[in-house]
Amino acid sequence: MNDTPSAGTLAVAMVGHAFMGAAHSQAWRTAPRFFDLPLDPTMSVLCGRDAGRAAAAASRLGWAESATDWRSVITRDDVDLVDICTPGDSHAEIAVAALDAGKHVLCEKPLANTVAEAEQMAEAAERARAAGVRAMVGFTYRRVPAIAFARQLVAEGRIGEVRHVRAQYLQDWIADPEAPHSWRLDKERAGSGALGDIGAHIVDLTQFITQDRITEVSGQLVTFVKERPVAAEHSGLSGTAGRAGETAPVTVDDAAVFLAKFTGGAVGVFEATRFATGRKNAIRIEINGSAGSLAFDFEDMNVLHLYDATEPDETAGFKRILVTESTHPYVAAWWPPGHGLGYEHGFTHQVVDLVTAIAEGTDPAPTFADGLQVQRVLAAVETSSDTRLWQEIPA
Ligand code: 4PW
Repeated sequence: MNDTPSAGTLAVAMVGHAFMGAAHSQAWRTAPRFFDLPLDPTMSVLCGRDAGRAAAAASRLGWAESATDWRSVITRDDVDLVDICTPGDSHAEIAVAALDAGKHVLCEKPLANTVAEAEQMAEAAERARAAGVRAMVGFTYRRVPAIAFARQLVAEGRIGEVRHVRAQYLQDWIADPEAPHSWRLDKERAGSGALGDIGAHIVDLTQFITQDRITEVSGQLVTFVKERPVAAEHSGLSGTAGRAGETAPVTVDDAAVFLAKFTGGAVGVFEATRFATGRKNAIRIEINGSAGSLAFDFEDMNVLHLYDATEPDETAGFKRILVTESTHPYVAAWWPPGHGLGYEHGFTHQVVDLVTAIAEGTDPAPTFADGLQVQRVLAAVETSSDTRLWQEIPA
C-alpha cells in the first residue's frame, strides 16, 4: 500500500535521461512552480546505465542523486513514483516490478513493444490499483490545450455526430538516407517504427478527442531505407555518423498508413511517417461532424480551427481560435492571452494531472488499459500489413 497522499510529498525516481528524460525532468521541476499541486513532487533519483553520464544528467536536469541499478531504486522506501523514460524494450520489466513494489508509475508511450507485454503491464496496474497505486501512460499531446479544448467541443456536441477522422503525424528526421541509425530504428528496442513511435499518438489523440474507439483497421507499413550508418552519438532525434562504412539494418517501418472504423460509425484515415520532407512535428488532426469540423496542427499548436455548419452559408467558414484564454484547459496557470505555450507544456500538464489523480485516489488517464488498447490497434495494423486483410481490434 502506498500512503503518499498523507505524506505531502511525492518522491520521484526517473529511469532514462535522454530526450524524453529531459522533457519529463523539466515537467517535474516546473509543475509545482506554476500549478497548485496537492502533493509536492521531489526529484529524488535519476537512473541510467552509465554512472558518469547518469551523474552528469542528474546535475544538469535537477535530480538530487543518480544511480545505475533501477532494480534497487524502485524498491527504495524513499521512492513513491517511478517515471519510465527508457526505450520500449524495458518498459514492461521496469513497470511491472515498480507496480509490484507498490510504486506509482508513469510510463512513456507506446506502453510496450508487444501486446503480450502491454497485457502484463495492464494486469500489474490492475493488481496495484487495489492497493491505491496508480499507473499512467505518457500520451503527452492530450495535454496540449487546443487538443483538450477540441475534446471538450466534441463532447458538447459542437460538431455534431463524428463522421470523418483524418490524422497525420509527419516528421522528416530520417528522410535523408545518410541519417544515422538509432534505437528507434531497431525492432528489438523500439517494437516498431513510425507506427509505434508517432502513430501511437494519433491513435490515442483521435480516440481521446472523439471519446470513441477504433474497432477495425486496414494498413500498410513500408521501410524505404533498409540500412543506415551506425551513429557515434545521439541527441534528441538526430545523431552524428560513426565509423565510415559501418552500417546497421533498419528493422522497423519508416511509414505507416491505415484506414480505421470507429464504434460510433466514423471512418478514419491515418498516416505516420518520418519521411515527410519539410514536416518536423506536424500532428494534424481534422474531424468532420454532422454540424461542423475541427482542425489542429501541432506546428501551430496554440490554434484550433472550428467550422460551424449551422451558420448561414454567406458567413460560415473556419474560425481560427487562439487557445490562450484563461478559460481554455490548463492555460490559467500560465501567461496572459496570446502568450502561447510550447512542446514542453504538455509534459508539465501531464505531471499536474498525474499528481492530482494520485492525491485524489482516482485513475490518471490514459491508464495502462488505455495503453494496451492502443497497442492492440498498432498490432492490428501490423498484421493487416502482413496479411493484406482488415483486422478487428479485440475489445
Ligand atoms: O512526440 C514525439 C515522440 O513521441 C517526438 O517528437 C519524437 O517522436 C520523440 O519520440 C516521438
